[in-house]
Amino acid sequence: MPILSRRRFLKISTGAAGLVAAGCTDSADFSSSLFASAEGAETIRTVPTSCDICFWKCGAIAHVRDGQLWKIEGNPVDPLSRGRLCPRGTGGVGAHYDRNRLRVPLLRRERRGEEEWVEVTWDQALNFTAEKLLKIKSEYGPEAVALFVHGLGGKFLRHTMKAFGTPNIAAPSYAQCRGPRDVGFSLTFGEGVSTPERTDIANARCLVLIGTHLGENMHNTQVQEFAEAIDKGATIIVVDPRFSVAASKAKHYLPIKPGTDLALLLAWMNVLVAEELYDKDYVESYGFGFEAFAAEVAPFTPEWAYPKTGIDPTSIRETARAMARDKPATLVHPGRHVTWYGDDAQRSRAIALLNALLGSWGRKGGFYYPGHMEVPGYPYPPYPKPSRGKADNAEGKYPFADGTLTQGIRDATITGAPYPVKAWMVYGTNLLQALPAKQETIKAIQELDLMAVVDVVPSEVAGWADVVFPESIYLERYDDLNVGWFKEPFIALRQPVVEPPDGQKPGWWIARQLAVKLGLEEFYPWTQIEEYLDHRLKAAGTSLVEMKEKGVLPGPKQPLYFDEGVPAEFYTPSGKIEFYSLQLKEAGFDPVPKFTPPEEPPPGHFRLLYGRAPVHSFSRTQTNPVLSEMMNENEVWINADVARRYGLDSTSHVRLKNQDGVVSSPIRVKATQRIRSDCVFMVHGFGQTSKGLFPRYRRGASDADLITRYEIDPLMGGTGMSVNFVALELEV
Ligand SMILES: Nc1nc2c(c(=O)[nH]1)N[C@H]1C(S)=C(S)[C@@H](COP(=O)(O)OP(=O)(O)OC[C@H]3O[C@@H](n4cnc5c(=O)[nH]c(N)nc54)[C@H](O)[C@@H]3O)O[C@H]1N2
Ligand SMILES: Nc1nc2c(c(=O)[nH]1)N[C@H]1C(S)=C(S)[C@@H](COP(=O)(O)OP(=O)(O)OC[C@H]3O[C@@H](n4cnc5c(=O)[nH]c(N)nc54)[C@H](O)[C@@H]3O)O[C@H]1N2
Ligand code: SF4
Ligand SMILES: [Mo]
Repeated sequence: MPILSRRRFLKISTGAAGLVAAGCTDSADFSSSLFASAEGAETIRTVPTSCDICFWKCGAIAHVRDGQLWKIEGNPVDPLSRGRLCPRGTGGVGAHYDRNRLRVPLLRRERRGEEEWVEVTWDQALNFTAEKLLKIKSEYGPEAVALFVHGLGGKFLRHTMKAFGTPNIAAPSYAQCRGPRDVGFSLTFGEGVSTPERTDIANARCLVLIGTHLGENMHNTQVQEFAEAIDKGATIIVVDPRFSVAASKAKHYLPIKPGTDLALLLAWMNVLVAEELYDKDYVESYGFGFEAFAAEVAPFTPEWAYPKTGIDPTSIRETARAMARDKPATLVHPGRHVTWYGDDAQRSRAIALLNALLGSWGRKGGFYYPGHMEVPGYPYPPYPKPSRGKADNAEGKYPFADGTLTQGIRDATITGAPYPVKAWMVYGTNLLQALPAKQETIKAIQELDLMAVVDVVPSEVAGWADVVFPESIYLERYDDLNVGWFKEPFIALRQPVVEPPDGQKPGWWIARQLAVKLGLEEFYPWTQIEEYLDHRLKAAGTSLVEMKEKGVLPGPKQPLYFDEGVPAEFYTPSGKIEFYSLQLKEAGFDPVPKFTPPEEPPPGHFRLLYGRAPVHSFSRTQTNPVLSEMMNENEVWINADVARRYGLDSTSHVRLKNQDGVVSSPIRVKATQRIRSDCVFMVHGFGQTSKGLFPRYRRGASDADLITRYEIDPLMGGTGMSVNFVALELEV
């Protein structure tokens, strides 16, 4: 049996994406067992499971050598991974060996946030939490308990909290990520883009990326399809103030002034309408309010957009014509992390409208119709009906919010209105890093009677908890089934590959034990998750035995486009694609998006932009020894001419000071012509301050610390976070 050497292992990591060049250095403290010599290897066992380093949930095959977790590869039958993991997924083994891991349950000893703990038993931690929750319920009602949760592993805690009776369940993937996009698309087509996105990238003849930095944003299937589209000669148009990895693959790169994309979108639509380049049959068959829309976009010529965006009229016209040439196989990617400037739902709606003009919704190379496998839920008793509505958007201030606003719950916790929120249960979300205005998050935490965190490492959010539950990592546990909506439907199982090193427990077990202690046992008629999974799988015509062997069960092929027989139905009020939105008009908003210029940076300041690096996920992988070996700190990208003026080069460190006087930890400079001179860019997730992390994992600076300001989207409550400005402090 050939054994991978360490070099080859890392090569898989970086090669999988085909687009990434990540360097690596020797690791000082990485567990020797992973890279042990091949000599004497005896048994190799493979276990199909699914990745959880990000929420794409790729099907994976884990290899265990001599009882030790060894490597992970893509599961060839899985439509998400298509047999290949991204570099983060390949590095997932590091999560098991992470020396920073939480080992035992912890109770706070001193004041909140001081990270002084007493180690306790599971029973003590669960009893403490259950007693507090019951007390809060009796004093304030069950709605006074909020759950913040991100990811598949949190499914069961969600179930427990619903059974407890709270409607306040929120994830940062809505108001800090893709909420505005789905609202913008729903207002236009009657449906959102969902996740995994229903984008037919592989078949696009022309692909437009606005910010979406595929190749750094490593959502696996999208990156693979992007590479395929490039191979097939698709025209790539990239709009980004920074010359991203995606920009390096583009025929047209438009280095836009940050915050002005809506002006560019209006100008593109203006050209398509004025030059009659749009898909007339499609618009006639499916469109509502096109005449009124055309009149609205008439003034917004490329000449109008030029001084706003910095993109010259010739480039705007040329790119609009390029899009029209390949329609309907022109995909203007909807983006994912779109909470930028507070006008994000309208910007997303403009992207939806541009796609509508190109006829790409429901067409090959545009947006397909996803399908999913029928897997019945477990027959639980009905949840109690909360006597009060959600606390986050009580008066319907954000009329188009269709998800729970994390920062709305935070506001309610601070103000006690519309009613007191007294406990936060937190699973798999680092609220200190994910929500803007950390000072408000801390203020809210100080108002709580209970904060319980389920995490795998001593993250910043865990540092503020009263009680911390150490979860086993994804390679050591079962989670709920993944029955995603996708191009090819599938059922996927996450199952344990190895034992947790210190008796850490899976999320389902924690959620179930808590429910039992809360007197909610009737909501858990099963005792082991295997019973639950087998019940659901048998109801779907398979079984746990089969799924444990296969990991992923792909479903039958299905029609994807209108011309394959998918009926063209639009769940909007008019039943059509709404070029002009009466819903918006009636609610007092622009029926066709309008552009408002963003605030300029004050003198000596730069707009702070942030994004992803190929080898890390959010703030969740910085302590992973494999991934931190490839990148263990972030850098601040500064335009090379600006850097020279400040006497900086790529060996320098600076601190960043924002408009409110918050100063970052030192961060290395990347002096580069690949970014405009009015902004700087850094990768999110670094610069965490938890005492519990080994010092080498506290490197770099945190964008979240500098995001003290945010602009709320008036339609749906998303928090635009690219509205902060920083100056360079040269004294480090
Ligand atoms: N400043 C800033 N804010 C952002 C973003 C940004 O780029 N910059 N991005 C936004 C976006 S797009 C999103 S989707 C959100 C993401 O927001 P989150 O999903 O909250 O992401 P993280 O901040 O990485 O928090 C993940 C937490 O889960 C823990 N964790 C990891 N694995 C496990 C596990 O198996 N079990 C448990 N119980 N916990 C685990 C990690 O240690 C970490 O504490 O953040 C948003 N907020
Ligand atoms: N490796 C890796 N991949 C990930 C993740 C991860 O943590 N790590 N997280 C996943 C998640 S949950 C999400 S939501 C996505 C996020 O990934 P995307 O949705 O791609 O994130 P964005 O914030 O759109 O993209 C950041 C890019 O936008 C550019 N940008 C900033 N401001 C502007 C502007 O005003 N106009 C334009 N046109 N561009 C601008 C930045 O320079 C940067 O290149 O990534 C996913 N994939
Ligand atoms: S995209 Fe990468 S990190 Fe995310 S689930 Fe897939 S392999 Fe794992
Ligand atoms: Mo996200």
